[in-house]
Amino acid sequence: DLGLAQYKDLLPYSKSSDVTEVFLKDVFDIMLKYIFKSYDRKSKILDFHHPHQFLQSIEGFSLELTGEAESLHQILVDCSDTLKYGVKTGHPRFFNQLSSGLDIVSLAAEWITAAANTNMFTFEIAPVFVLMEGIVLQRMRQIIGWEKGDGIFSPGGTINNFYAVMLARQKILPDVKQSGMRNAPDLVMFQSKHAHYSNRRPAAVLGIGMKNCIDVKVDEVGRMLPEDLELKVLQAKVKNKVPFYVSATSGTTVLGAFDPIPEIAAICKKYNLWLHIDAAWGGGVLMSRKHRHFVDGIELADSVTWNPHKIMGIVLQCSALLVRHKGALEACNSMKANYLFQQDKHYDVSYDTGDKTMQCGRHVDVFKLWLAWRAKGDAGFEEHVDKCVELSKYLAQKIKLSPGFELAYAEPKYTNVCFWYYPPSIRNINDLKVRSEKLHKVAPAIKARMMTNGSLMVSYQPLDDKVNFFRNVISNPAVRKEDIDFLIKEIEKLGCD
Ligand code: ABU
Repeated sequence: DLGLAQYKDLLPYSKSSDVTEVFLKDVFDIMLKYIFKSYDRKSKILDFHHPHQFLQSIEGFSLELTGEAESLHQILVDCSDTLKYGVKTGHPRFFNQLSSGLDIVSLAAEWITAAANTNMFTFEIAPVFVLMEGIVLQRMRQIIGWEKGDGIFSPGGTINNFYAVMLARQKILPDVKQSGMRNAPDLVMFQSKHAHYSNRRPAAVLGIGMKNCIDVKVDEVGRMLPEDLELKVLQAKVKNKVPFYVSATSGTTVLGAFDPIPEIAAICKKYNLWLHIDAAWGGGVLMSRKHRHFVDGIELADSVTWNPHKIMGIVLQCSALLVRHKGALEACNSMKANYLFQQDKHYDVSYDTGDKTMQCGRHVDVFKLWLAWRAKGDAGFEEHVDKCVELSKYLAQKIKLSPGFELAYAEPKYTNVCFWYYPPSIRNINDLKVRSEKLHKVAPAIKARMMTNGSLMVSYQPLDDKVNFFRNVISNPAVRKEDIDFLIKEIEKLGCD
């Protein structure tokens, strides 16, 4: 019971720890209730409201900052309401994103990390976390197949893909850090047309230019076509441009396709191109003996993005860049700020790893993965990845057998299952153009109903010449066959005319 207590009754303002204890236990209680609700199939995934409703306040929940100090009781109400009106991404029927689930051990690690409230830039202030990061990155590199190398945890795959382009540019233009791009040749980079957009953004930001960021064609299931890559490399050379970088994707965002690494690596070797693998989504298969072959040849890469916050289920965010070349990150990014990275400290300053990153302040992301790895072992991750792939096959089978459903692509390999639902009213339309136009509107309409009902969340998009289709992703350990059965029935129910 907090009565009229205010923040000044908390540590360190108050001499007594009593109010702090009550407050934090109440906060913990709120979180615990939320976690149990997240896993409860009878609870809604979300209580949907439009932005303008939030901004006007919902049942007393106001986002306004009045400038007045509120009571701790009100602060607890705010905590509770914030979770109440959010989206339960750990709910067994949340299939919307590549990151889902609520892993309890990594959640505990995130709480511990927040309590430690430190910064990853130096051993001086984060000795345990800095050493853990080194050990986890080394383990990840070994799994890829590298004995040596470098790496960093950063705020997401986008940033890691960005790092990779910087490293490649530094390799081909060692002077770029000093001289910039003014006198640089026209560098050209390549990725498949289905690659995540973060692979293109560095071209815009690093002075390469979007016109020098070339999309390579894909096959019928979304894999990069190596022959088109080679053709485009040669076309660039004919124009006196300088190809320097290829990003191959292991697990594309929409289709979950895996580009053929050995063939792409051979082209990169032939033309001396940096090979980056964006395995943000698909990197988890490295933990599975059954599915590791999806990324055969990954050890040939110069750099790899691998997000344990995706199919490995680590609480957001947890994203690693692994590099085959030791010292490359430091050569690229180091600024040697001597207020922070003093060279005459009393310990081995090679553990002050912050200077090899683009950031100064850096959140501790490694502890979640380290702790979950301790709790689950390799086998725990392997079991989870295998289960997600199995459940996705089950869904693909159900789609094939359920009237009104159709797979948008050939049988999925990973956990992205892409499909259309045809409501009864459009099933018998013979004019394909009309039918297609109507079908395009179905997924957005059903998605709106999913969110308004709070019963299910599945993502949708158009791709190439295909009209809007659902993309279902399984990466949540809470999902069972019964949830897949529910998904089919719920889409039928929500999709009734
Ligand atoms: N970083 C890509 C995430 C996309 C998704 O969750 O659907």
